[in-house]
This record gives sequence, C-alpha cells and structure tokens, in this order.
Amino acid sequence: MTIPTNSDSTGTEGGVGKQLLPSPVPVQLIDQHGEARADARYALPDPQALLTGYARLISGRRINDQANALVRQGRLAVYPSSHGQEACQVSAALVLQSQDWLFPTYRDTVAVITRGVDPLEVFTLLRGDWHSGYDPYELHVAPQATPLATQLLHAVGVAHAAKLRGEDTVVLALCGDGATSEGDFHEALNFAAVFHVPVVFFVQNNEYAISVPLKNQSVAPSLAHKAIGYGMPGERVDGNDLAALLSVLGAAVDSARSGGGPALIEAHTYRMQAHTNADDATRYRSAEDVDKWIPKDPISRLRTYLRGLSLLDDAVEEQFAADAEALAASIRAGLNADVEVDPQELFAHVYTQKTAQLREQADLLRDELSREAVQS
Ligand SMILES: Cc1ncc(C[n+]2csc(CCOP(=O)(O)OP(=O)(O)O)c2C)c(N)n1
Ligand SMILES: [Mg+2]
Repeated sequence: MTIPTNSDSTGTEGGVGKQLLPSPVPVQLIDQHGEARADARYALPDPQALLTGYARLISGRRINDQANALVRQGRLAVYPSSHGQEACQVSAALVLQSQDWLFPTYRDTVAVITRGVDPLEVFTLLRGDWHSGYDPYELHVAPQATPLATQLLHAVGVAHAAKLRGEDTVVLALCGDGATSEGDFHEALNFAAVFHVPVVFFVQNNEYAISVPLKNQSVAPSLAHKAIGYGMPGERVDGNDLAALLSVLGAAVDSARSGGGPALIEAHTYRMQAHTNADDATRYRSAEDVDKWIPKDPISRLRTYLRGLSLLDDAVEEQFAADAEALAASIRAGLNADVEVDPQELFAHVYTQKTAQLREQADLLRDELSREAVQS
C-alpha cells in the first residue's frame, strides 16, 4: 500500500517520514558499566566537556539531597526531586547558549540552577513566598511550570517570536512523560512543526506520572515516535547517559538554530524517589523496581569512564565534592534565615490597578495589621 503524504519534507523512498523516526533503541554512548559505545550518528563529546558535566552532576545530586532535607526541616514547602535524572537536568542547561531560552517544569530545579540562576531565588517558589523568585529575562529561564504542558505553548510562542525577529535563539522546552497526554502538548508540537520554529521538546520519561505508570499513559512505540505525527524528527536517548544526552540534544539544538525546525527528544530515565515529599510511592511500585535502576545511575557510569581516561582522580573528586558541599551550605544558610513577609504583597502584582474589592480587602488587612502592631 502506498500512503500519500501531505508534505514534501516527510516523504522518502523508503517510506513516509522514515527519516523522522527515532532510533529503535535509545542512543547510548557510555553504558552503565562506564564503557564507551560507538554510534553511527552521534559522537562522544569532548572529554573536558564531560568532566565539566560530571562536576555539575555531583552538584545536582547534592542540590537534590539538600532540598529534600530542607523539606523535612520545614524550610521548603515541597520539593519534586530529580534524583537519578541529573544527567537530563545538566545536559538541558549545558547545550544552550546565553541567548537561548529554557522552559522548565517543577521538577527541573537542577537544570535552572545549572543554567546559572541563583539557587536561593529558585527555592523562593518552593518555600512558598513568591510566584517565581527569579527574573525570567535575566538568564532566559521561564518560571518553573506546575500546570502540565502549559509551558510548551509558551516556549513555542517565544521560538516563533525569535524566528519572526530573525534572532539566533533556540528554545528548549522540558516536560515529563505524563505531560505528553495533555492537549497542550499536541497543540505546541503541531504549531511548532507547521511554523517550523526553533524549539526542541525534551521529554524526561521517568516512567511515572505520580502513580500512573507509562503503560497506562501511552501505548505508542515510544514517546519520541509521536514526533512523526507532527512532521518533525524524534529521537530516543538513554536519559542516564550524559554523553549521549549532550550529543543528541546538542545536535537538535544546532539543527533548530540553523533553520532545521523543531524536534522531539525522549530521554529514558527513572524517578528514583517519590513524586514529591507529599507522595508515598510504596503504594504503587515496589522497592525491587526502583533498585533495578541503581546500577544505571548517571553519576557512577561517568565516574568510571572519566577515571578510565585518567581525567578524574581522588583530588579532582574531592574538589568537586567540596564545591557541591559549599553550594549546599550556602543554600542551607539562605533558607534557614527567617524571611520578613509583607502580607500586603498578596494584593500586589495581581492587577495593574486594584479592583474596588481588592482595595477594600487590602484596607481591611492594613487596618488589622496596624491594630495587631499596637497590641504587641
Ligand atoms: C494540567 C495539570 N493537570 C494535573 C496536574 C497534577 N499533576 C502534577 S504532576 C503530575 C504528573 C506529571 O507527570 P510527568 O509529566 O510524567 O512529570 P514528572 O512529575 O514525572 O516529572 C500531575 C498529574 C497538573 N499539575 N497540571
Ligand atoms: Mg514522569
């Protein structure tokens, strides 16, 4: 049977859109034992880039552990950890240039910090003080989105604007496996493909959307296969292999920058901890399932590989650990300081001009606070 195609770009002799299909297995350049694996299309990144990335993985893991501890101490309201997904986090930040934009989700704190945003400003949101604690324009990092997939549409809008203005900007939009079932995911990918905008969609498939496993989310051959339905290339990558991630994401970003249009990259990884501290993951998955992913950890394989190249030794490791510890200590110190909260901020930044109702409520609160101040 010959299937006609609507678009010249998707038709090939070998089958409609064949060149858009992802590889049958996720691209891997360093396996879980730390051995290099040859790939016909993707090259191993420069060893120095991998060493820099390794230092960022160590810091990323430390940030995750520190944030979990701060939740238990009541200093953060909530923390969706990316423990085990640090290679995705680090690569998402490292493949971008300064003019590019990152559109993260609630789980992408480590990516945001790796991009250079002040950790204390990042954690302001999770402490519950402000809508977003950092200025998105300063380092081109959109606020971390909690409503699933909404950020993908915003990312496409920024990429479209960049294209119309003739700017040399690429947008990297992050989402999870569960978010691919949202209508916004479909709309974002379709618009991006039709208008050929410079956006890369990066799905961290960690196999769960809270308690919903991937098999109840999608029966597509892979999430990356969805790309062909929109007429854009899809690719699958080992989400615990920093080398493969840098290479695959880097190629997609380069292609988008040089006018190649959007791409969908799926990273196969695993959520090693509960969805957040508010979730009891033992109710829907076993410890054995989680343990299967321990040998695939992103840090251990890169450590073995870099030690094999003699780029990493005890002294370098101690330095990386000390840097990560200093970062954790500064996060602790910043978040342990009590914040002066101004309750009137509730009414700021809602409307340019307060409505009559908001003015009345603000006056009531001001009155109440001033009477409280007199009493104390
Ligand atoms: C529009 C919308 N619907 C539902 C939720 C509630 N919710 C928060 S996280 C989540 C699961 C998302 O899973 P996934 O996309 O795989 O990301 P992960 O948390 O695994 O990183 C759900 C359903 C939400 N935040 N937004
Ligand atoms: Mg998920």
